[in-house]
Amino acid sequence: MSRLRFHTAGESHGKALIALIEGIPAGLSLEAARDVDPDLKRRQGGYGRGRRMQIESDTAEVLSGVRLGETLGSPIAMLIRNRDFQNWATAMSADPPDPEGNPKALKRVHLPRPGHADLVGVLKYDRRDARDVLERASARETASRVACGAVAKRLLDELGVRVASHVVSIGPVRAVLPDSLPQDLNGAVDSSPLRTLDPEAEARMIECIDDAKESGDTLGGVFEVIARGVPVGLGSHVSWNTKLDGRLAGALMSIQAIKGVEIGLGFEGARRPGSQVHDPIEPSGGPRQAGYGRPSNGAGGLEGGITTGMPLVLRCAMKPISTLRTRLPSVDLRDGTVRDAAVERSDVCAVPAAAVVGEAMTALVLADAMLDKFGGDSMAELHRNFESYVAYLSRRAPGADE
Ligand code: EPS
Repeated sequence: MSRLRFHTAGESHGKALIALIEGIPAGLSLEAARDVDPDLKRRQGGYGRGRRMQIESDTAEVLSGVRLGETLGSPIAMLIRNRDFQNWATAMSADPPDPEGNPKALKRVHLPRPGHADLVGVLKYDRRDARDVLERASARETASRVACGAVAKRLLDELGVRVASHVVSIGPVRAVLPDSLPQDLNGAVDSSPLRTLDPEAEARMIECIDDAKESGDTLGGVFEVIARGVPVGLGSHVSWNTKLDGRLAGALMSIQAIKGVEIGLGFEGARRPGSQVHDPIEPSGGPRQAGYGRPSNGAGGLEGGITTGMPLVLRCAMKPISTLRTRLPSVDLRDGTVRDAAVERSDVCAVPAAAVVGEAMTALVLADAMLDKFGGDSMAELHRNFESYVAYLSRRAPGADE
């Protein structure tokens, strides 16, 4: 069982979203306005978002698990209100509908959108109204993940681990990346409209998004999550479900619209001979690598399901959002007639936001792996256990055994 567990609840246009995270040790300094809200704001941004993001201004209200600015070791519950609920109070009411009321106010959906969970969801859950499915399938849910991820990031920060992200491509346009990424990656990309490191490519990405919007279409893309400061030895080679690469990939694939995850060279590694894939071992590494360094990082910081101490490099492919204003063919759930799919208000492109969600999921898996290895009911205990391991690593430095 994981040391760190988290749950989310809430529908896109319901009253609120809930984020619940359990397993954080006592004594972690945590303030929603300082530690959680900035990531919620980052998730709302990015060129290509729809009008919903102008309505919302996401903030987390801590309901439990924190007292006087420190965690208690008990479950941390957070509430993120949906401002838009006031426009959906009838359609999203928990009470049975008024039989005299206008049926249109219930905003039922009978024309499932290809690519969304609408059709498969109504069939699986035996619903007649696709709104019963799409409200929860919506990527609005990721606000709760980001809130939980921000708590995980706070814990990782105490241990010297930083998780950041940037956008690598939008539709057909790829960013040209520098040889080495800036140390403060989020600092370098957060103020740019698409959270990318290549301003020239970004201008073309913006044009592509404008074109897609104009023609009622949507665009996906690729983002990269980088975690620095991760010590060698998180995860394990011994069982399929303890391999950290599998756990990270699963967590990232669970993000709405993510269709592919690569670690390090990823699919490119499959095209190269081994000599151009694997990272030579040198006696030149930092303390978190026990002094065993690598001149390259094709492995993306993971070998055998265990972290190497090199930065984690995780790349995710996001499909284009499935709500298209230029509608695709669908079938009416009521009478089987062929008609165009429903249109919900949506984004044209949400890759920069998905990258922030990718950071959250990565942070949650890494914080869990840290707690798995180092345990601790309090932050002081976690620090003691972690520092003892770092001291052990320095005793294992190349040549130290002699
Ligand atoms: C989102 C909220 C949603 C969408 C989008 C992401 O709000 P609304 O449906 O009211 O416009 O903008 O959701 C989807 C892409 C989707 O497929 O449901 C958010 O908070 O991120």
